[in-house]
Amino acid sequence: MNSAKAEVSLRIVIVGGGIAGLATAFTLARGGHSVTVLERTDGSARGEGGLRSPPNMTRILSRSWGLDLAKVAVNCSQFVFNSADGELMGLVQLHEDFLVDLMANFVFLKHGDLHTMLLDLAKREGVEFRYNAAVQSVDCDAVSVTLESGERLDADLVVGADGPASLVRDAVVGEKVTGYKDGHLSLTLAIPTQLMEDDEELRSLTKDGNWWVWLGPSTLIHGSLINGTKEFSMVIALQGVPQETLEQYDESWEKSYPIEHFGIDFTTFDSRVQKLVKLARNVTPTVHIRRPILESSACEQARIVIVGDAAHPLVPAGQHNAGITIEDAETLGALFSRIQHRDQISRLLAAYEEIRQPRCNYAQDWELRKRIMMSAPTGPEQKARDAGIRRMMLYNDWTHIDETRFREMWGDEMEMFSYFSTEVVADWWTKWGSLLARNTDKEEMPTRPSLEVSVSSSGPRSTCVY
Ligand SMILES: Cc1cc2nc3c(=O)[nH]c(=O)nc-3n(C[C@H](O)[C@H](O)[C@H](O)COP(=O)(O)OP(=O)(O)OC[C@H]3O[C@@H](n4cnc5c(N)ncnc54)[C@H](O)[C@@H]3O)c2cc1C
Ligand SMILES: *[C@@H]1O[C@H](CO)[C@@H](O)[C@H](O)[C@H]1NC(C)=O
Ligand SMILES: *[C@@H]1O[C@H](CO)[C@@H](O)[C@H](O)[C@H]1NC(C)=O
Ligand SMILES: CC(=O)N[C@H]1CO[C@H](CO)[C@@H](O)[C@@H]1O
Repeated sequence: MNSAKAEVSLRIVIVGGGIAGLATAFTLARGGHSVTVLERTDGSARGEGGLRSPPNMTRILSRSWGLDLAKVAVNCSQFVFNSADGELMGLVQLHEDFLVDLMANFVFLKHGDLHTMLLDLAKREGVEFRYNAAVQSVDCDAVSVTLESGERLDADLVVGADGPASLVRDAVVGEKVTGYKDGHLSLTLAIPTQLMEDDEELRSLTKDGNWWVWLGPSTLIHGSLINGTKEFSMVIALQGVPQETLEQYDESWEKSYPIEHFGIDFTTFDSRVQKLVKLARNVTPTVHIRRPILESSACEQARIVIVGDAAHPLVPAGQHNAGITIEDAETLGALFSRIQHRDQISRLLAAYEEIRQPRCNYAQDWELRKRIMMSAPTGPEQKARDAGIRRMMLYNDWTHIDETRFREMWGDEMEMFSYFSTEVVADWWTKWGSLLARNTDKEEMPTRPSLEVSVSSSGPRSTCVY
């Protein structure tokens, strides 16, 4: 669908060779452009943790980009919500019917696996990679970047894929964008499943496609199999962490510590959680720096654009971090594969912004709201959340579902998944309704969810683009 080559080949420089840089390099090179990626590190770093690939991302990776995910991905079969001590609160099965509607699976991928696959793709399209090439400054007027070595590279288009602490972002916005550590800390770890096989309780976790969630006071723990079931990855997301603790950590993924370093008391947690964290060797802490949501992702002259965490730094280790980044890449690539003349660069970037900005802004806000809710401290908010989960998802109790609650819990989730596609949303609701009906064991649903999910906040339809 998107293998068309542009009529004019642009010289494109991409700052940063993470997921966003690799994915964007691939789609732009595939569109017929000459792409160079500048990466600060030697390029050997790979994330140990898991990424969640929502249906829309999976669909781009496997259908549009032709990646074979079978060896590394793990299909998610259900979300399992537990209280901290392991009491089952509820579960949501990802029924085949609505996955078919979304045209792809919700899958778990290891960060390092996705990185390696995207790197291969980009190399196959002839992308040039330069490692140990840290960009020091970006010139919006000249459309050039200068490396720390002093070397200057000119381009038709510069793409900033330099992550949450982006310096390209500052150039695009025209001033330094500052933020503050807001008390959210994500700890990421992965355990070889081989180590779990010996334990009766943990062995079952090595077999299924569950997304395990434990809701503790100011602590959200979630985990799943990754690396084609060879590893179990976990995220421990803490809220309200004091500033003096946060001081020693940053928003990178470079450092790791033994779990004891963090001094977390797991004794009140599910025995499975206690055993899992004991098996963890390296735990990577990543802080969230809260920054204002940007109004724009391209500079005024519109020859420089930011993508991925540079444009919309989501709470680390969230639900949609990778998905929204893959969508950025697909959108930018699809637009620029249609360029006929250099004069059109700024118009295409305006289109990119129009398509992506509402969606990305929404995602940034959504992730934070979800994180705050899911890691709420003990109190009224947490009680309401738990009661909601119990009411909503206690298996076989679908009869007591009510529309408002349903939307509260899943309305915006669906909005995220079914981006751009009003029809799919409508279909999905219909299917979801029938799924619920099935779960009540042939009883008629008293209140079928007949809500309309507003997709207006997901931005303009993209039919003109795709
Ligand atoms: C090593 C690593 C491991 C990660 N592991 C996980 C994980 O396990 N789980 C998870 O959920 N998320 C992980 N992430 C984060 C995840 O990749 C992002 O949330 C998301 O995929 C968006 O990625 P991004 O490419 O926009 O940003 P990033 O992944 O942050 O990539 C930005 C890249 O730009 C490079 N860069 C920055 N500044 C410059 C500069 N001035 N010049 C040149 N290059 C520069 C960085 O070295 C980096 O490679 C990891 C990120 C990294 C870098
Ligand atoms: C995941 O499910 C799809 C079909 O929905 C199937 O083709 C694929 O093989 C499955 N992957 C794994 C790893 O089980
Ligand atoms: C997947 O797990 C195996 C077994 O633990 C390990 O050897 C391999 O390095 C892992 N893959 C990645 C990409 O980390
Ligand atoms: C099912 C669905 O809504 N898919 C959408 C995923 O996102 C792309 C854009 O990145 C849309 O074109 C699809 O319609």
